[in-house]
Amino acid sequence: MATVSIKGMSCPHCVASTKKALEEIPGISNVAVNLEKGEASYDGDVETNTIKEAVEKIGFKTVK
Ligand SMILES: [Cu+2]
Repeated sequence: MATVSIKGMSCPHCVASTKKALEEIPGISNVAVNLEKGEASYDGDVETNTIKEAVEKIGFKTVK
């Protein structure tokens, strides 16, 4: 499982958008987004940059 920190999520809508955006990436499964922690976790061997782009496309930012 991989975890990524995401900045900018503020409500359950944001969580749902993030979850959807990540689930649309080929090769990813078991996406879980935690609003309080500002974190998303997923299974799958996907490049960090792919995650970053998907998150930025919907207006949030990944945090290194
Ligand atoms: Cu929101």
